Amino acid sequence: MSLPNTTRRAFLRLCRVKNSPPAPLRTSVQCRRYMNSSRPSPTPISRICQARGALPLFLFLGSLGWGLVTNLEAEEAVSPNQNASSNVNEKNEKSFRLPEIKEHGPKSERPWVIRGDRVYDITDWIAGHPGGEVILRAAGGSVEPYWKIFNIHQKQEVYDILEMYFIGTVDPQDLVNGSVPSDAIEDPFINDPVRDPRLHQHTSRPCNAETPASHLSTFITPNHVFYVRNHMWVPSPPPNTTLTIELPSGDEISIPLDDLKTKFPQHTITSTLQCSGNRRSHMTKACTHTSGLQWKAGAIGTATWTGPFLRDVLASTGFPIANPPQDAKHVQFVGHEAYGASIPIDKALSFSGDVILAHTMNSAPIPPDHGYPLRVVVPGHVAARSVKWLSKIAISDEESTSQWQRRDYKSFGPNERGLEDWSKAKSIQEMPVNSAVTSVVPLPGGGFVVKGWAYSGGGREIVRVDVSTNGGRSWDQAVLKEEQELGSSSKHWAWKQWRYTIPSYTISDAKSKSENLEGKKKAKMTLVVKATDEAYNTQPEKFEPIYNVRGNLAVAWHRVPLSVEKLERRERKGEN
Ligand SMILES: Nc1nc2c(c(=O)[nH]1)N[C@H]1C(S)=C(S)[C@@H](COP(=O)(O)O)O[C@H]1N2
Ligand SMILES: [Mo]
Repeated sequence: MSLPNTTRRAFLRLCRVKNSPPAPLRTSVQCRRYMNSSRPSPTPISRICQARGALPLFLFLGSLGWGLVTNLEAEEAVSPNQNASSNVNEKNEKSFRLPEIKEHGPKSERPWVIRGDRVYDITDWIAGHPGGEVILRAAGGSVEPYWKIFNIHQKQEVYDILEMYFIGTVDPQDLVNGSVPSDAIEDPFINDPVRDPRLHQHTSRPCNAETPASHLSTFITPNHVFYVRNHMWVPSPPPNTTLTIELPSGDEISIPLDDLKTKFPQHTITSTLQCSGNRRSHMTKACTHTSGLQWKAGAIGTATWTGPFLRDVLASTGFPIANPPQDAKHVQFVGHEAYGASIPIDKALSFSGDVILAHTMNSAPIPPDHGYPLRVVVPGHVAARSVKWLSKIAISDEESTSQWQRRDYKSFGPNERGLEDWSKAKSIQEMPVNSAVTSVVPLPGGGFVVKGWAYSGGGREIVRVDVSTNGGRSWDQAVLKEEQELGSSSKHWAWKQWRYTIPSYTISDAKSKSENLEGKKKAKMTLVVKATDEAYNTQPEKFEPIYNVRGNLAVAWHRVPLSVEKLERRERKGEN
């Protein structure tokens, strides 16, 4: 199979490690698995990916949900089906009839896709990339209608990489105007549920919706208004689906989901999940553009989660949880739609880690949007690690190779643009302390009650919430609501709800003070909240010093400017 030299050179350039010796090569779990298997010889994927320069490309492609990891050896590899019924055209390329291509569908040994009139055998790439299965939806036919749905794939880099898998062209007899007549492709969002209209939707395909403010002031967030953060569609795993566990030896063990419910002790923990982008819009407003969904304070919610502990399930496979081998460093998770992430093994095995393979959320089967039928819940860590629609767990010497592990959920300095070396930045795991005001409601006798949440990661309890009504010049303490948290350890995985009363005179005070300055109408009162956790970590005052172009970890003091005039009007009416 031939590859244009320019493409090959471009790829090699990307692979080259800039100004540094090649990264040490480690044997990855994946490679070992292939060495043990009878499949065609493996791509040295981990080698290619571990060359630091290749990572950005790999991760970029990962962002497409189907990261094309390139196989340089694929050039030489001859696929078993290549000599099938094909003819050879004048450019010495093989040509294939559509029915033959169709046989290379999602379930075939060697899936193919078509782009334009060109045919690609994507087997080796899928084999080497967790999450690569996504492209299988298009296998046996044209990839283009699919790329119209996810139009970020329509980039030259992607086309170039695809060329490395080129095996021939479509027989001209089957072409209409130079390309394959497109079969309508199944809408990948077909299984997405109808959502509660109270969710504040940022996007619908995929669904990204935040918990409405009205439900941020209750300790438990009901399932139907729990924020939804989907990178893709909602998959629907087959009824008898199993969970696959890959051990460092490369052995894979399948556990029926029913066994997870019946053969292991069941535990319920109360845990908050918070997206790393929660409050991103506050950062944007205070600083400048950040890329990503502009969440307010509702990319957070708290639920009880029931299922076996991950460590018990790992122990049942014979994995020595008390004395894990040195090269077992990370536990990777893969979702049915291709999402992937990982956590350090210590968190997975710790007796105070409380990592749960949850089948139940707030006493009901986990709803489709939140991971039905199985989701890992990693309390205290950024919600991006709590992989929904869990299909596979792998114990590995490296982090998940998905872009959600290797790039998106990282943070840079205010001066960095996030385009340099992603491998330099640490993946976000435990969350820093954060808080927000969620409602300001008039009290019957005058004054207002302010409510909100405060949360810190790593199981660190919120010990104090400070409120200011004058922009931070003076402070007072909010009342923390004590709630019963479920969990096996002394850790605090849930947020704290807090309330603070603003007496009527504070408002008239603010008015008389600002009357001298800006005139009655413009009188403003700036409400501020900041929280402190049990390690005495507290929130930074301003967004500027923590600004990062991705808008992750937006945890500066929450400031809410209130118009005194409006407050007075609402006070008189007693309205919300
Ligand atoms: N399989 C899968 N798991 C996933 C995601 C996803 O898109 N697919 N999104 C992650 C992110 S970024 C967040 S914030 C949480 C959101 O969980 P929720 O939708 O239940 O609130 O799920 C995480 N787990
Ligand atoms: Mo997230």
